[in-house]
Amino acid sequence: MKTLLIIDVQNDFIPGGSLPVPGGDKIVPVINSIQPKFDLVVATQDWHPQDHISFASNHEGKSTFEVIELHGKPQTLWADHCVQGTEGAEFHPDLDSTTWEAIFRKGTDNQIDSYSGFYDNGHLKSTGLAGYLKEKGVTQLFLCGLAADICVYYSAYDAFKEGFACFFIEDASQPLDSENYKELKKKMEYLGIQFISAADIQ
Ligand code: VGL
Ligand code: ZN
Repeated sequence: MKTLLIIDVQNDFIPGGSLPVPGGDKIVPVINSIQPKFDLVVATQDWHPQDHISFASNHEGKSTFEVIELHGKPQTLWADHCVQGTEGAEFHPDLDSTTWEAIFRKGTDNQIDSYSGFYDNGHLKSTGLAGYLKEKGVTQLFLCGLAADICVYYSAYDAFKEGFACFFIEDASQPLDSENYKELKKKMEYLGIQFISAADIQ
């Protein structure tokens, strides 16, 4: 069961949105072109309440991209993004979602952030994605989306730890910070996550 996991291709992460990823719009046609090559396509959706702890606006005197300590771990503070029910939380309008079997929402608990599509940042609660994929018999998991150095990275890391053979589709992903992505790519390569391009997918 060859499976594509599309991470957070939502309006707020596209240029023009509140937390834009450079070139975020460029991956949409690439993702659309590869979807028919998979047996199963699943997506994640960042889906925060307005009072989410990751928003700088919910911390007096703090600005966006500042890092605070939360539950003993560093937490970057973001511009308000992907607020439940808003336009910014919707998927990019050109992204084809017709064949998706499931959408897993994350970041719904106002007290903790969730970069990975599998677990929150404290690894306290599961979204159910790992169990879902295992029950479906998924072995090979191909990942793409936004942002390559945040939510796609954390999802790939958790997917690898869950035992899936992971393929990171580089031209179907874009990082928020390309320097950070370079470092994380080395870490993922060291683990055994494979880096491919859309053209490599049969
Ligand atoms: C993301 C920052 C905050 C992402 C989500 O999808 O990469 N980044 N929330
Ligand atoms: Zn978020």
